Amino acid sequence: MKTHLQLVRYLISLVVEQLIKIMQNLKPNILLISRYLSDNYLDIFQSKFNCTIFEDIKNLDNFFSNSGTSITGVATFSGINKKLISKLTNLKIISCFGVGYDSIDVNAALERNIIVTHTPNVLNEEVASTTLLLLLAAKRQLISNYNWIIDGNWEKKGNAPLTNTIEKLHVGLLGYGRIGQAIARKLLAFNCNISYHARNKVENSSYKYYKNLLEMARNVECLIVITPGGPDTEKIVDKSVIEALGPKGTLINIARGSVVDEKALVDCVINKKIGSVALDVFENEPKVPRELFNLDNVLLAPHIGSSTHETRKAMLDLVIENLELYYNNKRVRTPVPECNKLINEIYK
Ligand code: 8YV
Repeated sequence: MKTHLQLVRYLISLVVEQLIKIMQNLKPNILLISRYLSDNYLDIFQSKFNCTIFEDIKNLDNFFSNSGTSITGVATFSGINKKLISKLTNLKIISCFGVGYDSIDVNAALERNIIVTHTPNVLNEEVASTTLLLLLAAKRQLISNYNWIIDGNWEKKGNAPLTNTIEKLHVGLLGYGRIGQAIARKLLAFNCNISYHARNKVENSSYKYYKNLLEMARNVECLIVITPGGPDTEKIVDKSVIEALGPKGTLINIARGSVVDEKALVDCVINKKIGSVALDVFENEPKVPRELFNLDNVLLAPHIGSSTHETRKAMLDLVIENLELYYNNKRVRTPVPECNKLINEIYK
């Protein structure tokens, strides 16, 4: 028979168990679409929300009919399409991990008054630094120089071939938003001559503005792609733009694979119509065309623009802040611009 003390302990444990259950029910239910999610990030999410990991759901139909209606928020690291949005019938907010949100069907969200947020600004300097890393590595042939040692060429053949400077390089920026402007600032440290092409001329910018992308490509030595992805920019860097850069020109893509016609690019690389290429993004990530492997003039990176511990943590904090603000008082810090009208209506 239980002693009095044992009985009290038992009752307390029952109460605590019930309290935990109640607390869990108070936490909002969110769906994590989690391609880039690391374990410590998952712990942070779980401490604040009741999380279901999309990739762990065994039977989607069961999930949608049993618990789909309880999901009110989505944190996504790799987008969300119209079909999935339509299955989550009580969805109120989609918090995107990244500044680019071309993989989110914002129109489908807006039709249901679902707020979409993203993570601008906190990654500007990091992505700009990665761009400079790619530019320097491409122009100074860092990988070939490393291989020069590993392959024994330094001992057998002597000094490595000379490369080209980025000092005073004439760079054209395709896209001149927050990250484009951060890249321009960093290029100034190398005395680069900067031009840009964007939909509109930016007031207060002293750099040369090109209304026409092809014309800019003809006049610069290096084209840096840093414009949002999506239908408006799909394949705007086409064969003619790549050929205009020419056999001495350099193309850097740090934006989205969709902006460059990848097939045309592979063709131009193979036929030596473009001098050097550095790519951080691809049309069908994580698939990269094999034709681009092991070439001295092609530098490949697996979408690392913002991928430092420090910057990814800042992005994560903003993803969570947007969700918490929404659940606390229906506000968010960084909505995507398309949501401004909806936000104004909610707050009026
Ligand atoms: C992230 C990015 O790698 O912010 C973006 O748009 O492309 C990157 O910073 C990506 O969003 C991962 O979720």
